[in-house]
Amino acid sequence: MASSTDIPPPPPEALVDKTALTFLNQAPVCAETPAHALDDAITPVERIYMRNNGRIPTKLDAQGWTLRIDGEVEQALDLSLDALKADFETVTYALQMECAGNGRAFFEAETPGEPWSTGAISCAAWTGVRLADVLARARPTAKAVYTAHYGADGSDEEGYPISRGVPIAKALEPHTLLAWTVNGEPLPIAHGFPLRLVIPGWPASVSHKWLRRIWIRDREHDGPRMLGTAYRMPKRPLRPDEPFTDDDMAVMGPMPVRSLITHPADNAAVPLVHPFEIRGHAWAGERTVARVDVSLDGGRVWEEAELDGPANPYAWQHWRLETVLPSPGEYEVLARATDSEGDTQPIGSAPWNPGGYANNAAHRVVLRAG
Ligand SMILES: Nc1nc2c(c(=O)[nH]1)N[C@H]1C(S)=C(S)[C@@H](COP(=O)(O)O)O[C@H]1N2
Ligand SMILES: [Mo]
Repeated sequence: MASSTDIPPPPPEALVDKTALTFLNQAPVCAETPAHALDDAITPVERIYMRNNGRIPTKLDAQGWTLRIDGEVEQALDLSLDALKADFETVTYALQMECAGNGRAFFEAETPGEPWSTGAISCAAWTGVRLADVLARARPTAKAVYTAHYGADGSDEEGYPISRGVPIAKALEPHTLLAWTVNGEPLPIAHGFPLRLVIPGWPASVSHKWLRRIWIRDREHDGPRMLGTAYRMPKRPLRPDEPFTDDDMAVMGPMPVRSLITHPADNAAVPLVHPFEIRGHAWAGERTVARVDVSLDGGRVWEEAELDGPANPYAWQHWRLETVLPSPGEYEVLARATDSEGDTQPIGSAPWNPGGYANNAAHRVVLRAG
């Protein structure tokens, strides 16, 4: 994730009010959300992290906007936003979107890319149409195997900072949306105005912003940030100093299970011997979260938290534990989620990988009692 310093900063209107976020980079604009600022059940727009690979586009015209769908389809389509809204069923879902590099800062050996800690995750309410319904009108051919996404932060002449895609089965999943509204408001420029993909559970890099074209391909897409170590994981464990080839790497699929402690904030003071609530969210790519355990002593003793089901598939799940801190001092609090297949979060760090992806280490905060 090389960041070029010759990309000018975005116009102020692109930024909504993002003062709650921690900026990692201005060019391209990347900012993550502190864990305590993610306490809401539905992430407010001001608190959705921002990840860009190029410049945030400014000349965006919703009136003249068209989405082109072409390639391996019987019927290529050019759809206006009005046509999308009028011709297909509109749905709203709470959908988690997590950057593949979330947690990169916790790898012991450095990797290239933005040093996200825990805040490249959001779960907002997205409104739009199912990509499956739109593709049904285009009628993919028998050779359709993969999508390829293109947005207004690039052009055929100058190239695209990113163009990723998903297997056709993921594109046809009923929670894969073409969205124009977030939390009941039009998309802000920073989050893809006027139209974006929301493909929950996978690296959020496939949820293309400022979406202009979906090319249906007869093979795995090979656009910018599909090859090499970009959004690819080793098929076998690799040591940081070990040589590897392209054949050792495969495109990332669903994100792993993870949880956040959103309250109390890291370093908060908590009244002694007084019951209080530790709470947060947990999510698990395409799976559900089966349990969340909390430790007050750095991982020696664990207690199971109360866990809600998801509001809909791909929504994060809320958890809480009422507890007391019995004596004065510092408490190292950990939360560890386990998914429906029994996979659980590592303590400390997930295994290193060349691109620095999917580090779903258990979240740790320090609380002070006394
Ligand atoms: N057009 C376009 N879409 C994009 C990107 C981009 O750089 N350009 N970045 C992707 C990545 S890597 C992530 S993590 C998400 C972030 O979405 P957000 O900024 O709305 O939170 O957008 C994805 N969609
Ligand atoms: Mo990302």
